[in-house]
Amino acid sequence: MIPSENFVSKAVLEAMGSVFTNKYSEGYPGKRYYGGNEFVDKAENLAIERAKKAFGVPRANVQPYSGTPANFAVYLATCQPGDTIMGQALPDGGHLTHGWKTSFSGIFYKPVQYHVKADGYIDFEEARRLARENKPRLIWVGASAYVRQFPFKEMAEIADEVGAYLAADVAHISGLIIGGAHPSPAPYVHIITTTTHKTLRGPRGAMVMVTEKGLQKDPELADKIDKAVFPGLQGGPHDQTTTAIAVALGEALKPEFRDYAHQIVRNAKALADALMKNGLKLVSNGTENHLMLVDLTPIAKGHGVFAQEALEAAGITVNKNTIPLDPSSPFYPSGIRLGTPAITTRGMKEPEMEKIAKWIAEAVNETKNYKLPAEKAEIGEYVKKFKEEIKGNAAVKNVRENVRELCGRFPLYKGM
Ligand code: DSN
Repeated sequence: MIPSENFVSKAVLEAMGSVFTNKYSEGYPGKRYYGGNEFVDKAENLAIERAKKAFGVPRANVQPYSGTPANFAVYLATCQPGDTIMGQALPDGGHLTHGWKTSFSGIFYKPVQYHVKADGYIDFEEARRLARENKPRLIWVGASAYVRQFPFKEMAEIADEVGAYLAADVAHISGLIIGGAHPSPAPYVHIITTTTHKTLRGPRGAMVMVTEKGLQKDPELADKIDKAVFPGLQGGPHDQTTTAIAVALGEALKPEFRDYAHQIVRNAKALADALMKNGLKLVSNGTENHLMLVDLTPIAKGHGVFAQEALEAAGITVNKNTIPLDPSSPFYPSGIRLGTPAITTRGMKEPEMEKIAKWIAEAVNETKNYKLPAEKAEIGEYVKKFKEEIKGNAAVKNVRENVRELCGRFPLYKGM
């Protein structure tokens, strides 16, 4: 139930394991540095055309190895080292590449970070003030742990006022956008980046797209992105991934993908409501997309690790996560993050969400008597002991049996 993960189709798996893995293809379709690319060109052109159609954009680059290189390409194309950039802070749900201090984006550029308010919504007043004061060259909208719809229009007003490039990183929600379950950033932003392996249900890869608005701001923007990806920061593209992206986009453009995208959101809302009914506190009291954040501070600060490990023992995979204004640290945060893309792919619907929420609450309840030691040196040993104890916990074992039975009824890759 990690919201950034999913299960791809057999067709996507086959494309990833295809003979395209044997090829070198530096360059772009029709302009390669190697011979023998007739079919690679066809696959890459197909992926590009499908990306353009899916997002309603004039240009797409499908070569980035993953999300971080895709975002790096945006910096290379729009900024000089040392330029000021602005993004949502990592502990507030933002991404490392949006200016966090330990990422290239905070090392080579001058980051300004905006935050979310206690209610979980982006603080526009702060974002507008920071943009006016610091005049960033590039602003990011998009995040890895944000439970509300992304405010593309509002962030565009801020970016346009200060003349900044606005890039939407829609990695988490690209499948929802294609399926019509989340508004599209295309009319508002200059650049769109996305990984392809989350709600989009493709291979581990990424894309950078330039919108009509982006080409109006700079007619050469898309060429600059292409040059930034290759030769700027990458070598040979992973042709097997490119092919699998074409397959995944083909699937996402089918009418049934719309049902899938809407079911992800319906499941997330059902799960969020049921978690709250079972006594858990959620950041922003719910969700409008595919993910939710459980705020564990009513149990204790820094409690995410205990909930994650208890759920792991119960057969439910989640990740510990910071919550807005987290009183603890990113490695020992006070929340867990849950999402519905993968279980929706398995075919689960609202009735299953009710059950899963109850089991999550039961497993988390078993962690109540544990607390992160105040002494940092003692934490490792304490968590190790907790993991052993929770594996033997009768209530957690019972949830594990229920999870096994449920998953048996929603099998993956039947007959494979
Ligand atoms: N690692 C991704 C996630 O889990 O959201 C973000 O890149």
